[in-house]
Amino acid sequence: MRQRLMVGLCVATLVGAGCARAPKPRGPWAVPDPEARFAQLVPRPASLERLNGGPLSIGPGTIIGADAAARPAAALIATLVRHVTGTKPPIADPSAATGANAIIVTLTGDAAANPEGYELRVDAGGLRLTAATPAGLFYGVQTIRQLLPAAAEYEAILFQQPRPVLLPAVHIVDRPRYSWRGAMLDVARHFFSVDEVKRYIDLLALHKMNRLHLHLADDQGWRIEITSWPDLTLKGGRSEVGGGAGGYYTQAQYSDLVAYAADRFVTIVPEIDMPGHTNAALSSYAELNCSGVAPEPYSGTEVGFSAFCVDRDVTYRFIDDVVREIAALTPGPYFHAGGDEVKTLTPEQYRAFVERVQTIVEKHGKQMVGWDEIAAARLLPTSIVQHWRPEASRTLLAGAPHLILSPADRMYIDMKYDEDTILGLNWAGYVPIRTSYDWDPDARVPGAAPGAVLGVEAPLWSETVTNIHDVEYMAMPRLAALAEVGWTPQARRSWRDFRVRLAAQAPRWTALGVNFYRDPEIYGR
Ligand code: TNX
Repeated sequence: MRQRLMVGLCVATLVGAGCARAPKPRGPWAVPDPEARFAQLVPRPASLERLNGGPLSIGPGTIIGADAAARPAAALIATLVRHVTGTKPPIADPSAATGANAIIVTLTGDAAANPEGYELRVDAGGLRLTAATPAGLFYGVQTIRQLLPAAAEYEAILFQQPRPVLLPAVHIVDRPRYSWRGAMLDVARHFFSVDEVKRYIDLLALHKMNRLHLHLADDQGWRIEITSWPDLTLKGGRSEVGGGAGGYYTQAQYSDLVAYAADRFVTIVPEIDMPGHTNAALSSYAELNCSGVAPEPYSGTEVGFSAFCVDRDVTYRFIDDVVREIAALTPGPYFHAGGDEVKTLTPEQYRAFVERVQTIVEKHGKQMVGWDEIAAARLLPTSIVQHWRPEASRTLLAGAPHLILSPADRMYIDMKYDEDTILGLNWAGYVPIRTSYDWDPDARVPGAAPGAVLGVEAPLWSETVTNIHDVEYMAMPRLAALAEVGWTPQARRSWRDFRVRLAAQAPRWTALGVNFYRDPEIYGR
């Protein structure tokens, strides 16, 4: 690089024998060793067949052909290609994209039968990406992204000469194992800015994950503006663990996050935890307390001490308003009503509360999701139970209409990796990467109805993490491991194979500036 810049300067300023030369054209990026490029794929595709024949050379002269509905995916490919080659390929109608190295992106097939799958064929004659939906095309683009050199993640173009890139010849037919491939971010214990949450969404999208559950209220803070109850944010938004300033999203900011996520095929799942974990609301409005007295804001890390006054009508008027406003801002079909760790109500009070809230959520057109304690209540066939307690009753879970699996001993990425991890908790034990990876969700709840398991979700509770830098350290690489648990068929997964692909992510994550935990077992000492 340094040498090329100097040659360029020389050309511009001097006329001398050695200086008048144009910069020497660069060869293509190193001819890919297909195995090395395929090792960059996380999650591993459901099927991948190496094709005989040469790699595809993409460079000057490459045209992208795309129908109208495939234009957004085509534009993403054009940007990636520009990053690695220095040239942005033009986008045209598929019929105009001829030439040996054309890229053709089209929507075709039955969207209902294959809502998230895609097919990718690369050979010396070109690249063809097809899917039945824009989501499928988006996941195909993420696969192309990972087949490209990690330099595709840098935005500055420093090449003075276009530099072709080679893609290995391959045929991939891919679709996810589960429809729910989620992560949860606790923005209540510590608040995260809109930009920080967007960065997290980007990491989800890179790994073909499709749900971001935002834990928007807890004892320590209320994080979303509710216009009919303004003190929730004016009072309840101003605290967090450790006594920091807290914060909240205005409705416009929340809508911006929803739209940003939707562009990446991530559905936002808003959670207002109740009846417990409600000190922030209780301290904002005295009438929500049975005593009629508002408690002080809370910045500690205990759980289980707070609860709404479940016998008062005002409580349900409040919940109705909150669910109504959030439902109106949320195009996704889900509303998460929490329901965990309530220590101050009787089991009867708790069940009656959950059933009443379920009716409110349904009235506002959403499906209720709740932590696994709600399995004790009478649930609608649409409701979803999120399994988190390792010891939760398998009988109750097996009876749940739908399940999301977040067992803390596998999926809690706020657990420490090992005894040396500075951040995180360890109440569910240490969770090394292999523990996150090496399990079969379908085997976790014996007796669950076929298809009841919608998928998996990795919660990141934020008692000990204060900014996105900390979040990344806990999430990565475990988020990538869990993305593969959710996407790849069980028979296509093995730890030995995965750890090699995980190691191969380091240059890409480094290019993205991700603060991942460099586990010596994977990345060397
Ligand atoms: C349990 S998980 C909680 C959270 C804590 C978390 C810490 C769940 C439904 N409740 O309130 O933040 O443990 O790991």
